[in-house]
Amino acid sequence: MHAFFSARELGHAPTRELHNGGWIAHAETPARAESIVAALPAVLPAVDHGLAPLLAVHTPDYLDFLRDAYRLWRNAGRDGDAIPYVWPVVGRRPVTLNRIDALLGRFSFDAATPIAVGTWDAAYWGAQTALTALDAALAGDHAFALCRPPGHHAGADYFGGYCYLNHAAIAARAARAAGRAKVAILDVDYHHGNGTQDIFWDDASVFYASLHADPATDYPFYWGHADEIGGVGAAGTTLNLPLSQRTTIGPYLAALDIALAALRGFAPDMLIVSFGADTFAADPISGFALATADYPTVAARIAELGCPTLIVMEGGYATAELGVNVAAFLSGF
Ligand code: OKP
Ligand code: ZN
Repeated sequence: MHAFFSARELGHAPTRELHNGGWIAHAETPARAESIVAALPAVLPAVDHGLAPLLAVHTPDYLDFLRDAYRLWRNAGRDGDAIPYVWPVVGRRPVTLNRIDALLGRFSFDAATPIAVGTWDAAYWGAQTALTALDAALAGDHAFALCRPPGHHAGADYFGGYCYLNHAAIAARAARAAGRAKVAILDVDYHHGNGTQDIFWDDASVFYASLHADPATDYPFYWGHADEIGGVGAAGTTLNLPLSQRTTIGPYLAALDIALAALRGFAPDMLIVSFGADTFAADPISGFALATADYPTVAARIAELGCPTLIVMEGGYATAELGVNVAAFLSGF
């Protein structure tokens, strides 16, 4: 299996995030990608596929905002990262504003996701990495896209959860455009992929299945509950399997088997795995109890689907062990 990466993804280096009411160093660092690169035999460069595949998922006004936000922030006289702090959720009318402070809230859902000087470029090249790896998967090889920052919390017109562009969703739409009639996204990050779910909520041609920490106790709280099954015309093509904190490999595999049975019923002709290694026991922001040796087992079960597979990197914050955990997962294919 070939792995793909762009060094331009390293240009996004958010400084800090709010955590339990105080500021801490941001968990989503360039060192995460460096840990993965160091653990892989080789990475191939991303090829630029342009903006069109991004526009198949994200709105034009959101992409304009994301490209311009840091410059607007600096033009407003601010230093450091742009971080949203006011959201138009309390019945506000959709007034058109140019002020960066207003735009940050319009296009986000949390304050954990700073926009720094290199954010647009890194997210853009993360998406290009996913699209380049998809080309390899369409040609018949399983492929790994080392995307960073992650993507599964980003929606059509919002950022959040350390995510700006939804790489898995962009690849799924590109696979559809390339003629794959049915695409499945299996999300095995610790957190629910609310952005991916939202993007395909009404789209019966893309099945979204996710194993994640129960949103009753864990981020992103407002998505990922078991009764969320898809919108009108797509009911049954979203599957949420919330799991309790401290879940170990036994119950994890039992839930995975439920997801895989549903995917077999859907019979996809392309599989995209949103892979987060934040299910690892030592992850500093997460609460499952998977071991490095569990990742090949999880991957081998997924591979039994026998479907051409693109693996897209999502989370994983135990940086020292991240590369080894990713290599272990890939070895199971
Ligand atoms: C991204 B991915 C602040 C709490 C917010 C955000 C978690 C984003 C995870 N410390 N936490 O799914 O790995
Ligand atoms: Zn995560």
